[in-house]
Amino acid sequence: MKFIKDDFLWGGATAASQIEGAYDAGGKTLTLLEMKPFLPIKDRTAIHFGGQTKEEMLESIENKKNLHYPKRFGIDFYHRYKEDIALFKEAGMNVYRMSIAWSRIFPNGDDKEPSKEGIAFYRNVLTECKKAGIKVMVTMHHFDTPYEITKKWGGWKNREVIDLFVRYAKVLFKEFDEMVDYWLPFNEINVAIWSTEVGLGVFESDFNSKSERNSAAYQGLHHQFVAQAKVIELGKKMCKLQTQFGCMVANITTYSLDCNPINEMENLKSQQISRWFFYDVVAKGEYPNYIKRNWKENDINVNIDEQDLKLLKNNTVDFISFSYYMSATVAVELSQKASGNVSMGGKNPFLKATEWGWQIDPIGLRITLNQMWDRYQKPLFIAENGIGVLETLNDQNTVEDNYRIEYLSEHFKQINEAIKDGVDVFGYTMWTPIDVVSASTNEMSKRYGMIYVDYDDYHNGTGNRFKKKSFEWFQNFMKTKEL
Ligand code: P53
Repeated sequence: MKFIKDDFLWGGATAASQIEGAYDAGGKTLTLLEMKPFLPIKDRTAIHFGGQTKEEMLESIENKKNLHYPKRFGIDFYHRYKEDIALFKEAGMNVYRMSIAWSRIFPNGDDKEPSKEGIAFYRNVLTECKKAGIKVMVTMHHFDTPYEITKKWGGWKNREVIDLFVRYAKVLFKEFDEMVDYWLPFNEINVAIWSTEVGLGVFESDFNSKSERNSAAYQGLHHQFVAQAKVIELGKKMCKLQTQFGCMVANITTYSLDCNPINEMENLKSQQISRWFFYDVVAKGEYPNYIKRNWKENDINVNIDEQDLKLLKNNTVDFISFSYYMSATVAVELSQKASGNVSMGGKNPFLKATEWGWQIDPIGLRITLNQMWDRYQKPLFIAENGIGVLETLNDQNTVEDNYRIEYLSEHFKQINEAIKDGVDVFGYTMWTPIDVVSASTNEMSKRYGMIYVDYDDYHNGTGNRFKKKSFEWFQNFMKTKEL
């Protein structure tokens, strides 16, 4: 079967904190992500976001316990980016989604001038992509609010952080406009609700009650919505005409566990709160009523002023992007839970799951694309999709990752079907083209790449890169578009 869209963008996605390393190069400061150690994993299917107290995280700055902090080291992309981008080109990727670390550009959040070293590094990376003929989508915030902003302003729950972020975006537009095709102000903006540490740079242990915690989480999220709208407004003035601005949501599509209407209703409510809400605000430019009801019923208080609402209405996104790894089930009472490593849904007896309990569901991607197109009528982009597996190099210095080839090709086929259904989806970036440090578990051994990286969970190894079988499969797909 031939993939039907010729001008479709195919590539891979990464994030600064999971690949760059060089955590203090050029004056870069730490983020909360870099204060979370690797701890031996007892249960891969448990929730792994968070887990450290504020005190433990702050102790990590001096690191007297001599623990390993994987996101300070990544896969050393900071020094190896030329080699990596050459491999991306060789694979046939025509788009690369990467993120810029705020802490490299404004290490103290409010520095008088942006860091020259930080700008030079990203200029080199972007230039390399352009030379390789690869389009670029840049995420400005991929879970990595600088700790200096947490220290001085308390993270995103403080409204003043909006202006710091817009100032950062302004530098990016000024410096990199001609080299960037698509901008995503925030990665997985809904993570603000799952983890205030990862999403908002706000310590979870700072709260005394659930209502206080959730009010701060939604307040921080609102500030990110406003920041995103302001960044879009600014980008439309500063960037070349063709530049597109999008949102990004961690999309976990769910089904009712059975046809009992009370479970179907529960699923509808769950989808509104955990999924639709985030797209509705940025694509329709309005706060939907169901979230206001939810806030009232859960004693959640959020300050939203009239100006904010106007701004949201006038600066909706050009396209919608999302990550899609799995689906889950919902019921009023769940007997069997399925892992997402950051949140728990219900098990689906019809689906297989990865070793981390993520339930593999290619048809769910077609369903998701159709639902989103029907609801928003905006171009769609799959910003992340892939499979994490424990892998080792064989005697031939490769990995026979047939399961990954199957995972990718089954999802590609469903994208093809969605396009035939009439959905406007224009691109796909796999998570990931190259093995990286895991966002949730901090493992190096949760490998997603079509390129193997020789580091273990403690960053032992040569760091050398090796092509897996999926690399050649993808390369061939890019030449033939045969599935
Ligand atoms: P890891 C959970 C569920 C769906 C997407 O995740 C998620 C997460 C958070 O872990 O996040 C995205 O590495 C995120 C990437 C991350 C990727 O999924 O935990 O944008 O940074 O690496 C995969 O297996």
